[in-house]
Amino acid sequence: MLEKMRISYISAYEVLDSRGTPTVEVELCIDGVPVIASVPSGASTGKKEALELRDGDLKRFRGKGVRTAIDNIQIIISKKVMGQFFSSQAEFDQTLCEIDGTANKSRLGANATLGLSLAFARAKSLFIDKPLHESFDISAECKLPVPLMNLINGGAHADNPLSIQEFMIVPHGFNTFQDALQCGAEVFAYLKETLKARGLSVNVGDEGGFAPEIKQTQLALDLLALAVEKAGYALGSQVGFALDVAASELYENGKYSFSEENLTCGRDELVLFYDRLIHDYPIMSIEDGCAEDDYEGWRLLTEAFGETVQLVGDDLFVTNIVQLEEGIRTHMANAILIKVNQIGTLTEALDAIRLANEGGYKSIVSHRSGETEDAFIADLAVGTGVGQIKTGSLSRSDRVAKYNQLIRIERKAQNSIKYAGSEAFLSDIIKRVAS
Ligand code: 2PG
Ligand code: MG
Repeated sequence: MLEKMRISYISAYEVLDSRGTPTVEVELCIDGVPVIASVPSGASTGKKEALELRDGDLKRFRGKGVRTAIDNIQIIISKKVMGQFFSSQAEFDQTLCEIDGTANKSRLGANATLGLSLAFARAKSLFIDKPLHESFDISAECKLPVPLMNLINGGAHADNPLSIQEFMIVPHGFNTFQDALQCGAEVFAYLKETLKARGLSVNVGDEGGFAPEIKQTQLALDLLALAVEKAGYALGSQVGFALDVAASELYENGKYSFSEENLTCGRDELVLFYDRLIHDYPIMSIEDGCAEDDYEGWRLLTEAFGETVQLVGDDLFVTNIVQLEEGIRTHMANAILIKVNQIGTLTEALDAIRLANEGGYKSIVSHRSGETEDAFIADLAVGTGVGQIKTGSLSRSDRVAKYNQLIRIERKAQNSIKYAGSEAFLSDIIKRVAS
């Protein structure tokens, strides 16, 4: 039984995220050294996400300040938790939820509650004298996750014509995380060379991937395939692909529109579009292949590819067990993206992972397009043993910080934590991409 943890210090303030937008950082202490944690922020957000509280005061940061959320921490929450004793993360997070009292954190702001929740987790890990990744309340074997690396950015994360938001490589066929990371970095470098040779821009988008003026999904995938081959890796058996279509952004009046492809289509045609891509490329995972409220589309997609492709609900599930439960019950998707700020406390994110495990769904721990240097999610991915992480490309410190933390964890563990590798995926997916 854990000794009770007493909160002896709380402070919160604005820092900037990777887009130069203010976000909440919290400093917190449980009878010892203070720790800090900061909060990420999305661009293509799901409608049912917990509320990210912004000041709306146009005189500061064009309305995007977070002083209200900070006041909520320093005035409302501090009053109730300072000097108090907590026996677990769950108890602390429960207190935050009770103070907020709404279903979507709309009173305090999920950015206020999450900053505190993550800082509490760090302070707790110091208090119990364990590395962060070993301190989560979840019974799971630690694993180094397979990274889904976003090398080409489109959609809401770049101003190029590509409709699909993320074109990722998945270096699954390796024995260590370090080898997988090296592969990713080499492919990234070859991709840069390939783009340059074709006179395409090598400027990067929000998640550090390239954002070239490409007008075709297939061409983006061809360029990735070429870069993998040039780097000397086996396409499919070592390195697969993953897409985040972020289809909620492409959906209007019951139709999906890929404007660069001159394609405006309904569900059946969308399934055919994916079918061709899956046939032609080693695509292991498709995230938000349908819009968040197109349940019919999700069921069609799951019926068509649920056995052979990882179908990830991001906007669909928003890290919320209510949405996930409904998805499991009605056979939508077979995996969930875990973004801690979509729900607003660590405990609720862990609940979503637990429910996914029980329902036979995979979980992928994920960053947001707006990030800070905080690498919390690297530890979270290891400690929950989910086997996969999505944290951007191989450039920009806000992305690379997470990879570097994974390297540190692997190094310290000296082989006691295994790289999840191909086992992180359904075996039929591996069979298909390796053949
Ligand atoms: C997504 C994310 C992260 P955003 O859609 O999965 O890659 O983007 O944070 O903008 O929602
Ligand atoms: Mg997404």
